[in-house]
This record gives sequence, C-alpha cells and structure tokens, in this order.
Amino acid sequence: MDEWIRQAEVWVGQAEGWIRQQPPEQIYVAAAVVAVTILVLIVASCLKSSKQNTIVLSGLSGSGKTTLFYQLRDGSSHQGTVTSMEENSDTFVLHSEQERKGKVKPVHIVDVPGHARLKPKLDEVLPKAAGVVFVVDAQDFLSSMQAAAEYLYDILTKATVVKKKVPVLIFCNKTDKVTAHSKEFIKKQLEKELNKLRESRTAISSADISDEVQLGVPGEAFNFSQCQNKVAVAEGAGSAGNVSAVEQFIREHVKA
Ligand SMILES: Nc1nc2c(ncn2[C@@H]2O[C@H](COP(=O)(O)OP(=O)(O)O)[C@@H](O)[C@H]2O)c(=O)[nH]1
Ligand SMILES: [Mg+2]
Repeated sequence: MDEWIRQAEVWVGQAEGWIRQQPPEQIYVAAAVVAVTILVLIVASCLKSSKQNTIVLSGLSGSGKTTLFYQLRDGSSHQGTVTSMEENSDTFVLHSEQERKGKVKPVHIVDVPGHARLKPKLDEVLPKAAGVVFVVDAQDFLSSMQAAAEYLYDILTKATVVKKKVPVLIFCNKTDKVTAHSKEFIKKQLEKELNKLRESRTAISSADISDEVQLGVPGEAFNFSQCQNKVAVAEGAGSAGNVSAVEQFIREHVKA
C-alpha cells in the first residue's frame, strides 16, 4: 500500500513538472475544453432523462384517465373523484414496483384532460413523451367512438409522435363491466373510423389540412400496423386495479 502511494506521488510530481514546462495558454485551453465537455455532458443527460420518462395519459373525458393515474401511483382509485378538468402530473415510482428491490426508475406521468378546450396542453407534453396511453371507455364505446377516433387521429398524425416513433397504447378501460366491448372489436372499429376520417380529411382542400403527417398507407384500408410508430391495444380496468397492461407498457418504454 505504502509503495503504491509513493509511486503515485512520483507520478504526480512528474506530471506537475511537465505541466510547468507547458506554455500557460495551452493549460488554460485544455482546462476550458474539459470544463465545456463536462457541461455539455451534464446538459445532454438532463435533456435525455426528462424526455425518456414522461408517459402521457390521453383520451376522452370520462374514459378513466384520472382513475388510472391514481391507480398507477397509489394502487387505489380514490373513488369519488369527479371528472376533473385539471391536469394531474407527478413523478413517482409505480405503486406495483415500490416493493421491488434494486434500481427502479421513477416515471413522470401526465394526465391530460380530454376536454376539447384543453387540447393545446397535448401539444405541449407530446414532444416530451416516451409513450402515450390512449384510454378508451370500452363499456360506453359505441356512443363515443367517433369522438375517440378523432382524438386518436390527431395524435397519430402529429409530427412529434410519428417522426420520433413514440409508441401508443390504446387501453380499453372498464372491462370489469360485463357489457364492455372486447379490445379486438374496439381495435377494428377504431381502424374503420380512422380510415373514414382520413378519407374525409384528404378530400378537403389541401390548404385546410392541419395533419402534420399522413396517416397509414395511401390507397390501402387503414390498420394500426401501418403506423411508423408502434400502436398496441390492451384491455383492463382502472377502478378495479387491473392496470398491468399499462404498467408493462410503461416499463417497456421507460427503462429502469
Ligand atoms: N366500471 C369502471 N368504471 C371506471 C373505470 N375507470 C374509471 N371509471 C369511472 O369512470 C368515470 C370517469 O373516470 P375518470 O378517471 O374521472 O375519467 P377521466 O375524465 O378520463 O379522467 C368515474 O366515475 C370512474 O369511477 C373502470 O375501470 N371500470
Ligand atoms: Mg380526469
């Protein structure tokens, strides 16, 4: 041990001697380069982590986003919460992973209210998203299908979603109800509705088109596998605590 320390002291001495021989400008430049590099690395890692752990909960009002948010965070649905217009946003370790040992990365979950007036909020959070959960009310699906498809259409044609290949999970919620529709049915109906929407929107003069990216493959009936970003469909029930599909999705896209 002593020997090592002596050896180290010799090296430090040699290094000091060498540095003294160098012109001072060179030392300053070297120090500046090191400082700038460290700064760049710190900034880059900050930007990266803020981008990689945000999951956006979207979907129509009443589909169950807020219930899902609480279920993921607290493992309970806080029964009695009214359909809110406020945004819930928090960074936490998933309730289901609190017992897990080892390194667990917290996730930043943003529950974006479905109300039309608050849609601009979505443009604000989407660029930061590591994944988007689109919540659908599987029980009351038919009456809200068109509105849900329009909302989903907006998400799937956003440049920030398509270009960055942000994965989307369509979460068919409220399947604890016996009258709820299956995820296969919902998937098919949404594909049909999106196909119709695409046709009607491309029929409008191109000046009015606000779609940033075209949906699917032109000339082919739309289905989700045509999307450049991954679109998956799953089912569950937020209020009944059956949210494992969402937890899995989060884990897959927010790496611990
Ligand atoms: N049966 C059933 N009801 C649910 C489920 N998730 C949410 N709800 C109910 O649906 C209503 C709307 O839920 P909420 O989370 O406020 O929806 P949000 O508007 O999308 O935030 C509330 O009355 C919830 O109790 C579910 O999985 N099953
Ligand atoms: Mg809500």
